[in-house]
Amino acid sequence: MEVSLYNLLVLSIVIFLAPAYPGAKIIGGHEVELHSRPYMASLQLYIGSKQYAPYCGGVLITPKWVLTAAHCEKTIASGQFVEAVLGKHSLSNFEESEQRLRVIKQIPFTKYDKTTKEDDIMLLQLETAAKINQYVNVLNLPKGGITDMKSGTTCTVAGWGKTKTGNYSDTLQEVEVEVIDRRTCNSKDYYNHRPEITQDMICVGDRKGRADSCQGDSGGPLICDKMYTGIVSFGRGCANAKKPGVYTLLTKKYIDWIRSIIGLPLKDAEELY
Ligand code: 4AZ
Repeated sequence: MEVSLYNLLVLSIVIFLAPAYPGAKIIGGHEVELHSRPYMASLQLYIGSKQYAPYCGGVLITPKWVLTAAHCEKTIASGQFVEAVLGKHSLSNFEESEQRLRVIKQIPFTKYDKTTKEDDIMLLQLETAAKINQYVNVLNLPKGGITDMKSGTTCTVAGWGKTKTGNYSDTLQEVEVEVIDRRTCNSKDYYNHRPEITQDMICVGDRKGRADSCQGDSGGPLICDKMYTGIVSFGRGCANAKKPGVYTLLTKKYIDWIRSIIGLPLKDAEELY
């Protein structure tokens, strides 16, 4: 009796925590073609009673490492754990393609700053290596890092975050967005330097405020010119033309940091952590 009431409570919390938020999903997007983004990870916190709460996205960069945003770091209470769930399309259904891998270490960038939003990037070490197949695969990092993207470049962003309705999406969504130059993004009508949009960040949105990433999409990939370019980091609301999504730009600084941790060859690095 007590257990089932508790279950109901947990379930209602999970259901009610998710919705109601002005203007959110991947906003203005559409469902992806099945398994067209085999590198996408859904980060989920096991909260007990066989319940998992998805909270962020991520990208499989090697079979044992997922890249996400530092603000996705979780404080893990006793009895809880984090899983990177790979090979997913619909989160609510069991799918033969899925691989649920335990996260054994969260490694946020050393200097991640909640206030300035700088260095919003984090590595997750998996307990076991993902099996690479047609549903699960890595996304290669931009080798030398990305310096910048031209204003107006078309990019895509994907995730299971909030949609227009304010509910989290059950199925993986994607949307096209365009790069907005940093000077515009820091200008008075936009972020007005609050926070400062730095060289390690990139603003990407929609001039009409129809397309954006949103809550729950954090940590997911921004892809521009077929290259892994950025990580969903923050925004003021969602799909606000003057407050575009801000992404951690995968500059050389971050590629070097990733290499310093996961190394190449990978075998040597795994023993470090
Ligand atoms: C969030 O709250 C969030 N529009 C993520 C991305 C964006 C806004 C909010 C970008 O996780």
